[in-house]
Amino acid sequence: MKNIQEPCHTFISAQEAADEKNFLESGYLIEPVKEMERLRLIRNTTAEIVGRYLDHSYDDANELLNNVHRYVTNKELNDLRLHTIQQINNTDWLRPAYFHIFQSRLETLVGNELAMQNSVNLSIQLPMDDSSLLPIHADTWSGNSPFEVVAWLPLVDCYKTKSMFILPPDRTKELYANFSELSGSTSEDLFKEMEADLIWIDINYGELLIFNQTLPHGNRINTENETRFSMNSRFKSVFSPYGAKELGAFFEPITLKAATRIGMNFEFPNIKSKSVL
Ligand SMILES: O=C(O)CCC(=O)C(=O)O
Ligand SMILES: [Fe+2]
Repeated sequence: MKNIQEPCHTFISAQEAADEKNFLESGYLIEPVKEMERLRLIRNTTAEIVGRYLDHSYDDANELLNNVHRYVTNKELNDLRLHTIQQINNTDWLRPAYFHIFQSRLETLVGNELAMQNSVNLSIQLPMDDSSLLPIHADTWSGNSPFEVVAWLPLVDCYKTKSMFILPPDRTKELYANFSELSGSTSEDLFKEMEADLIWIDINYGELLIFNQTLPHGNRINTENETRFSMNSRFKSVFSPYGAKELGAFFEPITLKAATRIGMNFEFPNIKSKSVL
C-alpha cells in the first residue's frame, strides 16, 4: 500500500499545545526576544531620555540604567519616572514596537484579534527604595479582567529582589480556596504566608515575560546593588469580557480583521420597505 503521509488531526500544533500547557501550569512564559532591533530602540531611547533629564552623559545604555541610583535621589525618582514614561509614550512607535516584540507569543496564548492597553508602564526600582513597591496582589483584585495578560519587558538583567515574584497556579488555587480565612490580613501577612512558594523571576535583557495576572505577584525592596528598569503593558482578546479597565478608556483594539470590521459595520436591511427577502 502507498505510504500516505499522516494528516494532522489536531487544531493546534504540538509546539503550541506545549506552550499553552506550560503557561497554564507555571503561570508565566520567558523567551528570547526575536525583535532585538525594536528592543534596542526602546532601551536606548529610555536611556537617552533618562540621561538628558539627569544631564548625565554616558557611553553604555545598560550601564546608565543599572546605575541610575548613583545620579538620582529617591525624592527625585518619581519626577524622573513620570517624565520618562510621558516622553517615551509620546512617540508614535513605542506601542507598535512593544506589540511586535510580544506578537507571536500573544497569538499563541491570547489570540490574534487583540486589544492593547493605551500606554506602556515603566517601573524603576532603585536599590533600597521603598517608595514604589507593588505589594503582593493580583491585578484582578483591583478590577482587571481575568482575560488580560501582562507583557513585561526587562530593560536590564533582573534577578532576585531586583525582579518580581509570582505565586504558581496550584498554590494560588489553595490560597483562593481559603481566602476568606485571610480577611483582615495585611499584604505583608499574605507575603509571609506565601513566601516559601513564590517564584522569583530570573530574566535578562533580551528576554520577554508574559504572565497570568490573576496569580498573586509583586515586588519587594530591591536589595541588589543595581537599579531595575522594566516595562509592562496589558493585552487581551478584543471580544473577551472587560473588567473595570474598559475598551476605549484603557484598552484599544490593535489587530481587528476584515470579517470583524464587516460584522461591526453590518446593518440588517430594512425588510419592511421592500419585499425582496
Ligand atoms: O514589575 C513588577 O514588579 C510588578 C508588575 C505588576 O504588578 C504588573 O505589571 O501587574
Ligand atoms: Fe500587577
